[in-house]
Amino acid sequence: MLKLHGIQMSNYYTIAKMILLEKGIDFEEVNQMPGRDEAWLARSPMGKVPALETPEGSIAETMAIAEYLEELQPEPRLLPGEAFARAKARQIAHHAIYYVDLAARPGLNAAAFGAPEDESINKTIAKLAPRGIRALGAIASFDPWIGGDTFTLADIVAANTIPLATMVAKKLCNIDLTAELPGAAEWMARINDRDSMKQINADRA
Ligand SMILES: N[C@@H](CCC(=O)N[C@@H](CS)C(=O)NCC(=O)O)C(=O)O
Repeated sequence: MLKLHGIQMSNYYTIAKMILLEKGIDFEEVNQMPGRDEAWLARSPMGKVPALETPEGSIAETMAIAEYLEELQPEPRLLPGEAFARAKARQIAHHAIYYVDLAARPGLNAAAFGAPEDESINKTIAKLAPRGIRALGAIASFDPWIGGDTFTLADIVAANTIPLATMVAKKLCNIDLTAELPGAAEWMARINDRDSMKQINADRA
């Protein structure tokens, strides 16, 4: 059976977990903090979570895990069958990671774990995160899903990155990122209503 290694509070872990749950794939969860010990680095070369243990070996990097699971069990599809729609879903997912999550992530330790704030980091977040969110708004529909009619990997990635970035930007920069994204609150409510997200939130609590 597949084993997902990581921690419930990691948003990358919950992206992988949500994919497994949406696809109805059996898996075990293995509690694993990020770290640099040799055994963990053998599974995840940067020491980050998550990693997926498969019968053939370990896969790190969440988007690689996502693509593997999509190929392993295509139904229900999380990447559309048609090439353009599939590329657009990947575009939104990558955008959410590179320009939303990574724009805010340098402030995560200060916003969530009591580390001292760094003014230069806060300034960079205040500059980059709204730009990433505004640009996401230009490619997102939220009607009803982020890319349009179909629930895809883009929804899963965005739903597990936007809230964290929003929390960081609010706490450190007093900026409301979701104000830049009309329709996002209703979309997030639809995501929170899915069984997969209900389970993730329950397991986190
Ligand atoms: N590029 C990685 C990012 C994963 C990531 O940043 N995970 C965080 C937890 S949410 C982590 O392990 N942080 C510890 C560290 O960076 O050393 C992926 O896509 O899986």
